[in-house]
Amino acid sequence: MPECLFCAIVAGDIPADIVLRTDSVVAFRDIDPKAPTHILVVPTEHHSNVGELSEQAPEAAAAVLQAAAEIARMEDLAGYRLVFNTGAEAGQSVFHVHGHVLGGRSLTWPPG
Ligand code: DGP
Repeated sequence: MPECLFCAIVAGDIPADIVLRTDSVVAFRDIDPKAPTHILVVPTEHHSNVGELSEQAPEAAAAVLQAAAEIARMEDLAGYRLVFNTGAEAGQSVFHVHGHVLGGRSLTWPPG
């Protein structure tokens, strides 16, 4: 099994509630949802954070953004927030880049 948690989910070694899968991205429901819709979108290839993804694999970065928009349509969201926590100080706890698609309730600003 891969050492990276999200690589293991992509490989199917750890179960997840997968809502979308393509050659370049996998999206699954967050185990600890912070909104009625809380879905994580990850590239199938391992990159640590969104900065590295955009530099090393810009096509995969675009695929993550496109998947987020598709998920918003699938979930019938009137609006959504796409969050990439980047670095431990910003709250990143899994170092395989993932976009949080959050929606289904009114979201306040600024986030904490
Ligand atoms: P972050 O803190 O930005 O790195 O977000 C990591 C997210 O991953 C967090 O919201 C909880 C979620 N998560 C952690 N472990 C699992 C898991 O095993 N399965 C699923 N579906 N989500 C997980």
